[in-house]
Amino acid sequence: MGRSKTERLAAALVAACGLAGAPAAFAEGMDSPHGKFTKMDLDSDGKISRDEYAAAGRIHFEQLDVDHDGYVTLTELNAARESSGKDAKGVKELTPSEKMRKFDRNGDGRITETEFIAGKRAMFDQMDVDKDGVLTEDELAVGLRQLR
Ligand SMILES: [Ca+2]
Ligand SMILES: [Ca+2]
Ligand SMILES: [Ca+2]
Repeated sequence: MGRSKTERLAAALVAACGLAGAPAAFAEGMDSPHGKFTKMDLDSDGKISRDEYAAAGRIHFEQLDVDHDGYVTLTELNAARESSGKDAKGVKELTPSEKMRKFDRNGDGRITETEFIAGKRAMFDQMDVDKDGVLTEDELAVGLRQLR
């Protein structure tokens, strides 16, 4: 329901982002929990390991750090939110300032890659409810809905 419309929107975003030089895969995968899952499951074994999750986090960080100074600032988070449009359907997205509070461990107002990956790993542990060290698509979908 409304799926193809969402996909057209995603395609439009890809086109828009293309102008800014952002990789197409970024906009594409933001679409749904399933899209995120497929993109993160690098070896396609139907599970996301901690390393796969961290790798996705690293790519995400590089995309957020538009001026490539090694820090993600609130300005960059705001820009990313605007370019990705509204919250993806069924996915609870943190606001830019919530993200900053979550990831900025030393409170200097910017997120380093280390802080970002550490935050991602903490999110992984939170989502891995059965603690088997991998995320299933269900765990990811539930986790994305519940994360605050
Ligand atoms: Ca995997
Ligand atoms: Ca930056
Ligand atoms: Ca699990």
